[in-house]
Amino acid sequence: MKFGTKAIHAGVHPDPETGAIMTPIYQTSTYVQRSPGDHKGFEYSRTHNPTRSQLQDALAALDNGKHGLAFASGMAAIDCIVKLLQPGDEVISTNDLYGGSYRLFTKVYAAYGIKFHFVPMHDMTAVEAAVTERTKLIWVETPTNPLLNVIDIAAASAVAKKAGALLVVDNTFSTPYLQTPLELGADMVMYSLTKYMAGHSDTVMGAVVVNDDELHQRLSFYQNACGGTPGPQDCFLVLRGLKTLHVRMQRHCENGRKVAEYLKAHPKVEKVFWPGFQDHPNHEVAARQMRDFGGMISFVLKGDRKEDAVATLEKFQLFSLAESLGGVESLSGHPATMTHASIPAEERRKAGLSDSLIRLSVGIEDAEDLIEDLAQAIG
Ligand code: P1T
Repeated sequence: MKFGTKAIHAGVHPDPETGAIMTPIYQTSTYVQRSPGDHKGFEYSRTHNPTRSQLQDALAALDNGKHGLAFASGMAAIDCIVKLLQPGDEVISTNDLYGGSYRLFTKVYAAYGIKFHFVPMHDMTAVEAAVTERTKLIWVETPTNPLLNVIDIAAASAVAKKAGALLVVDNTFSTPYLQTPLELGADMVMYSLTKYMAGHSDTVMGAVVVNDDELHQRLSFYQNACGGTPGPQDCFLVLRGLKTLHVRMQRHCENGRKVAEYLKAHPKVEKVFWPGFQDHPNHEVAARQMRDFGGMISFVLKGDRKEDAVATLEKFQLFSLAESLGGVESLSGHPATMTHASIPAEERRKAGLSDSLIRLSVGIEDAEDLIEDLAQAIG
């Protein structure tokens, strides 16, 4: 089955009771048992819920994986993955990543005795150099948030296999429409479903997709034991969003290209970060592992001044200034004070994240209107 057909049909089935074409929202916490232990596979909604089960199956199918697990947020999904580790274990992560992931690693799990190494992963020799006998997890985000670096998933998988470590890919920016990391050797794919997957800026959720049965069992145990599960209403919203994922992503990519090219040619713009450019440092890897280049773009104005970036952000009419990304509407953001404020300034600087960087989530409006907005805001 091709991707668009799967986005609409995979994992879901008409309600056997009524024929309802859309997955019902099973707004229930518990399920009647005929006799103790004699039930229909559902006991309690933290453990299983039919709306969530259909979403999990749909997510697995889109990534060509075997098992999906849904969580109350992207952070809850990441938290569940890190719980696979023990004190003394080491993680190698990209140094350019979502600020909340960095915060969870350094402010929560470092205190539990897990050691994190942050390296520029678009250079795989930096990853190899950080491997020790205690390396248990390699954390890839690609393209990265917010600098749109591209990491070679197949190469990272080779390093992980040699080290005996698990490879995770945070696929939030790409979605399975652009990239299917399990097929490139990743052990786990992780999502903030809040973004492109749900697609309408109306819910917060996360997910993990895996192939391995034992890994699925371990993650399911933590999903239930720790309880970071989503409610059925949110699962329904993501299921509905997934049905248009392919159509939305196609338009995000088309608009992304037009906006990136407009910015690149603008006399007041110093640098545009977008993996679709031939001169992007990892364009060749992006062209190999992605089907298109997405709708996330960052840029810096000439002069590299924070006050100019702030003035531009204040002038946007269509690119609303807001955290998050991946919805149908265009958003703008200032990573240094918003999404990445939890990364110390010195670490941000080392990763190349300037205080004057502007991040855009290019929506699916008409590109002409988006470019007009950029023109009036940049001046
Ligand atoms: O917000 P939540 O659903 O918990 O997902 C966290 C998360 C994980 N991974 C990536 C790559 C992300 O971008 C995010 C959330 N990011 C934003 C809110 C943002 O504006 O970048």
